[in-house]
Amino acid sequence: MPEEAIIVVDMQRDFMPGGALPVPEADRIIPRINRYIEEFRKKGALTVATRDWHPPNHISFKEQGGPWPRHCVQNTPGAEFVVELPEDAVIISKATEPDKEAYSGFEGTNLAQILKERGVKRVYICGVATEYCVKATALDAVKNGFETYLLRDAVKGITKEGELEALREMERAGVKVLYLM
Ligand code: VGL
Ligand code: ZN
Repeated sequence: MPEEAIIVVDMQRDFMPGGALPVPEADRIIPRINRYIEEFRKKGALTVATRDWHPPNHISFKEQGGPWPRHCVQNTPGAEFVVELPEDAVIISKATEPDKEAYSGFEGTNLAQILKERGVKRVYICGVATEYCVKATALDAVKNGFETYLLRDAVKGITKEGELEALREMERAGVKVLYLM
């Protein structure tokens, strides 16, 4: 059983430069994440990829009174992954219902159960956006009892200050921030 999992958070076209809700320079972490996925695969770790997977009338969209432009609508090009995932990757879709927002990959999904069933003890988190879905996923990973690492060079925030504040908050909660590559 794999003791470790890499959790790739929301590496989707709409969060990249040119997308509907771009995270500045998020495309620069694509090759790093692809390398991490390959390294983790070689040592037998599980790969998990979360995706924002909204219905067209999702509560978080501006036209519904929410904070964000329409993004990552189910089965549209903007919701596609931009990283290379192994065939046996576990895909976790979140915020799939019109009236529910979910930043964390654990919220409203069976991610914790899947990880526990597979014997995972340690999770390594990367992806976007550091202040939102990465942070929420990392904090929930700690709450669910996983030893939680953040791959510092493989996350991107929407703003520099927001990212630094999020890193501090994660560290205070027990996330171990790793500087590897
Ligand atoms: C995200 C804003 C809205 C994220 C998702 O993936 O961090 N941010 N939906
Ligand atoms: Zn969203």
